[in-house]
Amino acid sequence: MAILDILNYPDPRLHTVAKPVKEVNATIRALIRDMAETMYDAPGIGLAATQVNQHIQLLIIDTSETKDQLQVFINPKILERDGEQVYEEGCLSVPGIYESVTRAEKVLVEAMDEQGKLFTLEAHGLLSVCIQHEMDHLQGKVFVEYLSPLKRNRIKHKMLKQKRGK
Ligand code: QAP
Ligand code: CO
Repeated sequence: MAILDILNYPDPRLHTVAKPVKEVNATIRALIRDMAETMYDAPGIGLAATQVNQHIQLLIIDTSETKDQLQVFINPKILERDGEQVYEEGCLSVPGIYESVTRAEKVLVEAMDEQGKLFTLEAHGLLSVCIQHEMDHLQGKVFVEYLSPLKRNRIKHKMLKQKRGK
């Protein structure tokens, strides 16, 4: 197991569009284990492969209090979306920044699990937000892109300044 480096906004590699996973094999399962260790260590509730510079359609989520309910989504597709909700989001790739984003309240998602088995899941609330946020990463989109250009620029400069200070 290993803790992976997380790309930080505005790294251009965060805008890479992820390719579908062809086969859920031992290599993919090893990446899932490393991503889980990285997410729990942070700590975070969601992580997309894009954020660890692996440009494949894979994301993991654990919104449980007990941090023992890992959910794996491979090649996820949203089949239905309904309603609206506003949630204050953060992102491991944009540390220290929390901003409100409007998304669907409900999503019906189809994906494969870590065994390569297809499942569908109806998600609401935080889980629904998290799925939509992580699926955006796979399309090369970071949540700050929903904000005004002014806010986004302030965040970009703050991130670059933090990086210089390290
Ligand atoms: C995405 O985000 C998410 O700024 C997952 O300093 C977030 O796990 C979806 C984190 C909120 C829905 C609602 C952020 C950790 C973790 C930070 C995360 C930080 C340390 C973010
Ligand atoms: Co994120």
